[in-house]
Amino acid sequence: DLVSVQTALLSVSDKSGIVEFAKALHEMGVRLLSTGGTHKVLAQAGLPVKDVSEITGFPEIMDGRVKTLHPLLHGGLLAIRDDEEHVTAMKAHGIEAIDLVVINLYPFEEVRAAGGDYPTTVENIDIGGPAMIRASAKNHAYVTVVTDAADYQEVIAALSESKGKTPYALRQRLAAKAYARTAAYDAAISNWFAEALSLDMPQHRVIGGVLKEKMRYGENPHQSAGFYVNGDQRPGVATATLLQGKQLSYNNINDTDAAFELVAEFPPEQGPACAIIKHANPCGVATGSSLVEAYKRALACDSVSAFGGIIALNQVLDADTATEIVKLFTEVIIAPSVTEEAKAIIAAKPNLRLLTTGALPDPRAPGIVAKTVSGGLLVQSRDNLVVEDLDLKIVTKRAPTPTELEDMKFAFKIAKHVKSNAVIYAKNGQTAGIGAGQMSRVDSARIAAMKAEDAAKALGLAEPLTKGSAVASEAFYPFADGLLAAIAAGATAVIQPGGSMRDEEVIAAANEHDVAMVFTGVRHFRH
Ligand code: 93A
Repeated sequence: DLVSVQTALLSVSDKSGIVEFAKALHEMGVRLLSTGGTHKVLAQAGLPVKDVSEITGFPEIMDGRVKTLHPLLHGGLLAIRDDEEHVTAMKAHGIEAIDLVVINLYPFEEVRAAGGDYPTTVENIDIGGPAMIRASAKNHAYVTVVTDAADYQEVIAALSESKGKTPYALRQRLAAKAYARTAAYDAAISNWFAEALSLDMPQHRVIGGVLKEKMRYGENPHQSAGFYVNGDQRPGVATATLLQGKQLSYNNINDTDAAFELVAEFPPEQGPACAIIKHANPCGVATGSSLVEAYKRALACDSVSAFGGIIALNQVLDADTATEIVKLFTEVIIAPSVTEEAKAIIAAKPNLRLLTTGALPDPRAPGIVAKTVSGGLLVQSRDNLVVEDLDLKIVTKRAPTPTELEDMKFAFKIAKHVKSNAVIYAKNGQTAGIGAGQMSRVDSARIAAMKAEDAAKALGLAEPLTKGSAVASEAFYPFADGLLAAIAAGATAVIQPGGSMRDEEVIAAANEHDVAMVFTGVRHFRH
C-alpha cells in the first residue's frame, strides 16, 4: 500500500511553489531530476538536481519539443516494480525507477485566453508533459503524480507522515485528477481548433473544463456541485470578477448566466436595458431612457417575484440605479462595469454579489450548449438567432404599427430566454406579463395576463399593461385558442414562428379581431 519515494522528476511551466516543494523533497532524501527551465530554477535555489539529459544521454532538441520523450524516462515511469520481466528490462537498459512526478503543462489555456496568434498557440501544445502525466497515472500502483500546485502541501504531509512513502489512496486520487487535467487540456486544444476553423458542429466540440470552484452544494443542499471553466472567454458569469458578496451558489450561477445572456440581446448603444431573473426565467425585462428607468420598468412587471432575484444590466451600473436596487433584496447584480459611486452604494449590502464582466457577450456568436441525460450527453449549437436578422412576414390584413413592431421584436427576443411554453406580453419596451414553463400554451398566455393584472393593481393602474400590447409566442400556436387568450388579455399584435397545420385558422382568428400578426419562421424552444 505504501510506496517509497526515492526519485522525483519535476517539470513545470508554472514555477510557483516549486522551489519550496523541491526543498522539502530534498530534505526527505528524495533525489531530484528536472527539465531545462525547472532545473535552472532549482539549481539556482541551491538544490542538488540532475538534468534529465544526463539520464537520457540525449540533449533537449527542437526548441524543447523533444526533451522527456525517451524510453529511459518513460521506462522509469511505467515499469511494474515487482514484475520479473519489467525488472529484467530495467537492468538490461539501465532504466531507473521514477517514483514521483510533478508536472504542470505548457500554458495552452492562458495563451488561448490571451488571444495568442496561431503559431504561438500551437507551440504551447504540450506533448511530453501529458505523456509523462498519463504514464505516471497509469502506473499509480507505484508512482505519485502531482499536476496541481494546490496538492504540494498534501503530498509533503503524506511523505512526512509515512516516512518517505505515499499511500495508495493518495496515488489513486492524484491519478484520477491527472487524467482530468489531461482531458481538460485536450478539450481546450480541440475547442480552440473548432473556434479557429469556425467549426460550430457539436461533434467538433469537446465538453471539458477545469474545476474553478467547488460549491457548498448543488441545486439542493443534499447535492454536491462544482463550477468548471473551459477557457471560453465569452464575457459572462464564468469569466466575471466578483467585486463583493459571498461565493455564488449553483443556482446563482445558473440564474446569473440566464440573466446576462438575456440582457446581452440589447446592445448598449441602443440604450439601457435591464433583466430580472428568478429560477432561470425573467420576471421582468425593460428598456428605458436611463438605466434606472429600465430597472424600475423591469421591476414593475412583477415586483413580487423580483424579490431575491438576479439583476442583469447592459450598461455601466451607476449610482441612481444602485440606489434603487438596494431598496429591495437582490441576490446578484451582473453588469459590464460599475462606477465608484455605485460600488460604494452597493457596499452597504455586503451580502449582495456584484459581478462585472467588462463587456457583453455577442448573442450571434457560435458556441455550444450541453445537457446530461442518463448515460449520455446532449450537445447542440447555441441558439444564436436574433430577431433583427429574421425575415418577418406579415400574415394578417392589418400590418403592425411601427410601435407594435418594436414591441413584437422586443417580446420575441425575451421569448428566446423563457422556458417553453413561453408567452410574453410587451408594451413600449417593457414586459407587461410573462408566462413561462407551462405544458399548455393557453395556460402560459393566461398566467402572463394574470401577472399583468397583478402588476396593474400593484402600480395602481386603471388597466393592465397587456391592453394594447404585443404578444410573443416562442413556438407556433397549434390552435387558435392560445391566440384568443392573448387577444382576450388585450394584445393587438402577435409575433410567432408560424408553421402550424392550422395556421389558416389562427390567421383567421387574428383577422377577425383586427389583430396584426407576423411570422418569424423560426422558433425558440428552451427546455
Ligand atoms: O515540448 S514538449 O511537449 N516536449 C517534451 O518532451 C516535454 N517534456 C516536458 N514539452 C515537454 N515538457 C513540458 O515542459 C512540461 O510539461 C512542462 O510544462 C515544461 C517544463 O519545461 P522547463 O522545465 O524547461 O521549464
